[in-house]
Formats: sequence, C-alpha cells, structure tokens
Amino acid sequence: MEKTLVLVKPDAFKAHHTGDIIKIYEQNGLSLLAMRMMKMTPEVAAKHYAEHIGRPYYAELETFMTSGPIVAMVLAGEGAIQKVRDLNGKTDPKEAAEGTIRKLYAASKGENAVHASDSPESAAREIHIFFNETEIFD
Ligand code: 3AN
Repeated sequence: MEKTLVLVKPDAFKAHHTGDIIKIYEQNGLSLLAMRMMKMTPEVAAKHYAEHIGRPYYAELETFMTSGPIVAMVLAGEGAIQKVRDLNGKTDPKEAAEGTIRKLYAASKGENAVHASDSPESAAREIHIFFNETEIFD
C-alpha cells in the first residue's frame, strides 16, 4: 500500500474543518496510519518546504504555516499519493474542481487548507519529518 503525508493547515484547522477533511479521505478508501496535532516551527517549515526557500512567497508561507495548530497524518491506500492530490484539488482554490477539499475549504493559493506529498520520494522524506516508525501503524 502506498503512503502519503497530509497536513491540515492552520486555516482549515481554525475553521473547524479537520473532521470534514479526514472524512473525505476515509470515505474515499484511504486509511489513517498515523496522526498528530502540533504547531510547526520555522525549523520544521524549512525542512518540509526546503524546495520553496528563496521563492518570493516563502516568508508568507512560513508565517502562515507556523501561525496555529496543524494536523499531520499518514494516509495509505492503492495509489494514495495521486488519490489524495486529486481529492485536495489544485493549489489555487480558484482553479480547483468542484467537490475538492480546496474548492470547499480553501481561501487562496497561500492559505489552501491542506498539503499532500507529490511523489513517492517526497512522501518518504516528508513522512519522516513528522513521524518515526513506531508511530506509523502499518
Ligand atoms: P501543492 O501544495 O499543491 O503541492 P506547491 O508545492 O506548488 O503546491 O506549493 C507548496 C505550498 O506553497 C502551497 N501549498 C502554498 O501554500 C504555497 N504556495 C505555492 N505557490 C504560492 C504562491 N504563488 N503564493 C503563495 N503561496 C504559494
């Protein structure tokens, strides 16, 4: 079974959409293997978003992602990486398809409700930023 890392970002957490979002994943056949509520530090943000450091929006991204609680989780299922990205919808909620999480719950390209790994390599790297092996129930 493929694994992917998902973050419910501070905007969706604050708006009480954590449960709605988890429900969408579970109703679409994905299984929760790990979950934790936490506040992202600037150090964790820099690790997680390493490829975005130096981009014009990085300061805004760091400020937002460290602004309040997030919920980190590992989801698993057949084709989980693509399935979760399809359920999330496009990065910019204005371009996201009807029924996707970002269309339903995101306000902007920066504050866009959820993060999900974009490849098997990213998933393997990102999962271990947030969880160790004893916390993943597979
Ligand atoms: P995705 O999260 O859909 O994989 P990426 O990897 O292009 O999108 O971007 C990672 C995160 O960086 C986004 N989720 C968003 O919060 C932020 N971001 C990306 N592009 C912009 C932008 N042009 N302005 C503000 N924030 C952005």
